[in-house]
Amino acid sequence: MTPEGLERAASAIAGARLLVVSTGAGMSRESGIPTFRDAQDGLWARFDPAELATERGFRADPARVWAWYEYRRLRMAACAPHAGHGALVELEWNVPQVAVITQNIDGLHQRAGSTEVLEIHGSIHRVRCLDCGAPGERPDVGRDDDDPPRCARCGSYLRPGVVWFGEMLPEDVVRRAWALVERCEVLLVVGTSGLVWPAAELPHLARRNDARVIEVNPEPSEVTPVADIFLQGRAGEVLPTLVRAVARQRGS
Ligand code: BJW
Ligand code: ZN
Repeated sequence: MTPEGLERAASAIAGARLLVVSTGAGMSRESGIPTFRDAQDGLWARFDPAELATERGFRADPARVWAWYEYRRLRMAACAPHAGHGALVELEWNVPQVAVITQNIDGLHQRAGSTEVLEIHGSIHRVRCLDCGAPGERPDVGRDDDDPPRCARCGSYLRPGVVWFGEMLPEDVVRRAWALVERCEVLLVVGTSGLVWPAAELPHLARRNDARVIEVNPEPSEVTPVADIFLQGRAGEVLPTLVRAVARQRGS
């Protein structure tokens, strides 16, 4: 991150009425939650997404997929938001509207206190029926059964409330998210490889609508060629520095 890039980014944000922040797995990395595509500790380096993150994989082995998500959910529940999540909350003091569109399913932005959070890949904290789609309740007492719990309405399995490969994203959330990006003056993209569609479209959509695109990532990504400003570094370090620079520019 160069001082010049930082000041340019802060000035764009300080002048925005609507700032949209689009976050991916890198946003949660410093909270202790692994990313997907990191060559060493990414989830897809150890697990096959076709077996664990598709409806077909769930139907082939419901107990295994359920157990994998329960393991991740409990790990996520034990993690806490970091200084970068807090910095995005503080931005709300200096920008009239800040909306967070996240691909993350961990709920950390809400736990940090962000007001407007749109979860485009769902949430690991919710469950719904595999067949009738009815929202379900996860039984919180210890169960002996390895199989997933059952839907109270139709008796089919409950599944994690996340978006798997080949599935549509939640329609109303997508409509609101895309409308926000069309309206924003600045899109701040944090910690995503930009490989997964349709989330990967957001920086392109912002550019088409004359918004400034600012990226925060320790490594160049698919987003970098689309970004006006690339702030190279970790979310937990860059975002607090950026927010202090915005506050300075706003004189607050
Ligand atoms: C840091 C950091 C630090 C590290 N600070 N940064 C068009 C073209 C090609 C393919 C498709 C297309 N349209 C649809 C597809 C298929 C597919 C897709 O995109 N595939 C690609 C992989 C090629 N998309 C879909 O299937 C989507 N559905 C859909 O399009 O429906 C319409 C349709 C239906 C039927 C047929 C066709 C179309 C659904 C996508 C669902 C994604 N689901 C997952 C799993 C969620 C549940 C779970 O967690 O198990 O979502 S996959 C996984 O990837 C997860 C993430 O949200 C998503 C994105 O990953 P993300 O966040 O970018 O993480 P990484 O690991 O890739 O990157 C981390 C980044 O952080 C890196 O850049 C690091 O450098 C950085 N970083 N430390 C800041 N400290
Ligand atoms: Zn059902």
